[in-house]
Amino acid sequence: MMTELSRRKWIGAGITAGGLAVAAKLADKYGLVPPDGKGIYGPGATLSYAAHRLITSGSNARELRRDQISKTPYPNGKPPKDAIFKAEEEAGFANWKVSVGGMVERPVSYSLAELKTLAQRSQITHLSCEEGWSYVAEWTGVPLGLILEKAGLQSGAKFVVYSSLAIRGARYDSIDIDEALHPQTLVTYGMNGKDLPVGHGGPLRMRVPRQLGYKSIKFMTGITVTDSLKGFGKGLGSSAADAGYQWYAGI
Ligand SMILES: Nc1nc2c(c(=O)[nH]1)N[C@H]1C(S)=C(S)[C@@H](COP(=O)(O)O)O[C@H]1N2
Ligand SMILES: [Mo]
Repeated sequence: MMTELSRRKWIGAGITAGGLAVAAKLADKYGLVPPDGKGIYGPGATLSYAAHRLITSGSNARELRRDQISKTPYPNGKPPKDAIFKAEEEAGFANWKVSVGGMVERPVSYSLAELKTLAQRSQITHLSCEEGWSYVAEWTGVPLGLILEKAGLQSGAKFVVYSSLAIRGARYDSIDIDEALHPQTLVTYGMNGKDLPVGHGGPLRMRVPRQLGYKSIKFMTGITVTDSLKGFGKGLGSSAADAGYQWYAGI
């Protein structure tokens, strides 16, 4: 949501609610056209994405107090029923791996144990679903930025795509490099001081607290750096966007 101040700055930049065409031109100039910026809802999607990136790029999601943690967090949907997932779960996720590839200098694959040796961060944030419900939890994991720094981003890298276990109906999503390097974007293996439960995407999920819940892909197995989202799904860089939601889900 735009604050009064940012709205005024935006207007100061010559853009009013009626100036979507101008906004689209400016966004184009700064390379801030989202992958779904071309369709009928494209000008609106472009305006919100470009406005956030130009005005509130460095801002943080609000971090809450421990006593604000939800007593009964809502697990949305059921864990995968597939045999592969069941086998992983029975093995205590000892074989779970997440690969880091695409436009990086040093492609790598991490087990959970290896991830847990990297510098960790914990933060208490809100997860809000586009369907209206939300909960607060403490999330623990490795900043995605640290993982990308270790892998070495190649020049021209623009997006980070991440996906869940490649089984039936696998979900994927993506964020721009700005969001990927944001310190609150976490490759998360812990929740409320325990291992991340499968109901909430365990053993590993992405947490993007500055965007809506659907960007926080559960059961994550792959991280791919790319300069174009064309080769993924319908080309919108997100299974949610493929289904009609906006690719950029900033809150
Ligand atoms: N793999 C996978 N990731 C997913 C989803 C899903 O169905 N499968 N649902 C998304 C949606 S729409 C939301 S709101 C959040 C819900 O997170 P929760 O289960 O911890 O509440 O996970 C997101 N990540
Ligand atoms: Mo959601």
